Amino acid sequence: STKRAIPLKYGAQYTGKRSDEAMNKWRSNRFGQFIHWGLYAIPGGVWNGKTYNYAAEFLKSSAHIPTPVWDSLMYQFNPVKFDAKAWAKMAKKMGVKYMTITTKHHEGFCLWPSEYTNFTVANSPYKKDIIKQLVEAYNAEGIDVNFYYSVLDWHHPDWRYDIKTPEDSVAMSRYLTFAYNQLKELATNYPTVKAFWFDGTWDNSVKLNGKWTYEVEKMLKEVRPGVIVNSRLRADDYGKRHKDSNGQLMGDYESGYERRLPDPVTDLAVTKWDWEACMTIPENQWGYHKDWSISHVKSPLELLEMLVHTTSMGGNFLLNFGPSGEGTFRPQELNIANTIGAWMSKYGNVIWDCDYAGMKKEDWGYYTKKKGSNQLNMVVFNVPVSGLLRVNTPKGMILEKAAFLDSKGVSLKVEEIAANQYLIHIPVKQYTSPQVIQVDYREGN
Ligand code: JFZ
Repeated sequence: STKRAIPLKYGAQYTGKRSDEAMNKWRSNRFGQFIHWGLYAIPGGVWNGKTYNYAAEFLKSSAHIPTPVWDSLMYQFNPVKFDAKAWAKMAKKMGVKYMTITTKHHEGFCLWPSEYTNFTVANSPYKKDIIKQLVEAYNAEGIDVNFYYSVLDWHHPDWRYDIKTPEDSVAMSRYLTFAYNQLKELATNYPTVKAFWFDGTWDNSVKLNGKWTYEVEKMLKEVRPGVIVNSRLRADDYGKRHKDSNGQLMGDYESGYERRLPDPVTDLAVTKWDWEACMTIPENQWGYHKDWSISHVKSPLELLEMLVHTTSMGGNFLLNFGPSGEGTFRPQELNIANTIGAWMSKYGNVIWDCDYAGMKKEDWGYYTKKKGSNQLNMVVFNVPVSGLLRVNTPKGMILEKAAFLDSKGVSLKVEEIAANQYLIHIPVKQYTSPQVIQVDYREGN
């Protein structure tokens, strides 16, 4: 049965996966660094001696801090240890191909000297343009830079959560003009920006302005051809978000996976579109929080597994870092970057440019596959006590040989136990990091 199309003025601007060079690059990047940095890094979740366990970037709201009080943190923003080049080197070592920076989070403080507000880094003791330094340093390392932008704004007097009166409507449209101008400013002044990551779009005031979200997408693509926007920006004529009223994805990729990943067996539908998951290292802290003992802190191997899991389902993995008010990363973050980086320097090619392999999920881990190749990558996280890794192939796929990627070609035994069922034999021992097996196959019966 065909769904009757609902006429929309502000629905999806096209359908299907984009296949232009910019989108292909975005997709091949696969692994990105998210950075949440703003005034919230200064109190780090602690206000008047009290620690607030909720997300540090929400402290203003959790501790009911009046806007003028919060805003005066601007006069303390002076990250004397900030070194954009050092950040970019660390990111490069970690193996990320892109970085997404909060140009403005919910608090409204701008890390670039915007001409549309005084609430920017230019008026802090630090003065210098943070965004410019990051763009230059990361680009110099060959890393794409994308801009996070919160539409929700706790600082701007015209921001509204809902539109209940004509006055609200007038104020909100002034606010939307301000945000539109800022976005145009960012796209114009930082010409290498590759994507915009919108957030803070869930309130009724934005849902009632689907037209604005449509126009922002159009404007950004006119100013910066090839630029990519996430689905979280968009609402349609009826306030439907991410997907329009006809079920079409709006924006260029789906950005609904937040601190969770699609199930590798039951959520395979995600392989049909582009998507990105974003992940925190602690439970729910995006900005710098002084006390990480308040929740589980993910280990490098847990995060590495999430990266591989995401790649195996055709998504991008955006791992968040929250630098301190001084501009430094905490030791746990450096350890994660180093440990993942060491693995990526050996095995990055089973992540970058790789995609869903079309195989059935097996207990030992995840498959990834480079487009157009006749090789499967098996990334093994769970080694069975038998040392026998099961591979079930679709009809028409015959396994030829298998070898650990770092074994310089020494083959592993590939045993065909029934039609389209194989066991790959690996040494039984305690592995300390995920092993990668490359499998050559051919088409046949
Ligand atoms: C938002 C922000 O509020 C948060 O501070 C952080 O920037 C994060 C990346 O984005 O939080 C969200 C956004 C969306 C969902 C949950 C939290 N969601 O879709 O489930």
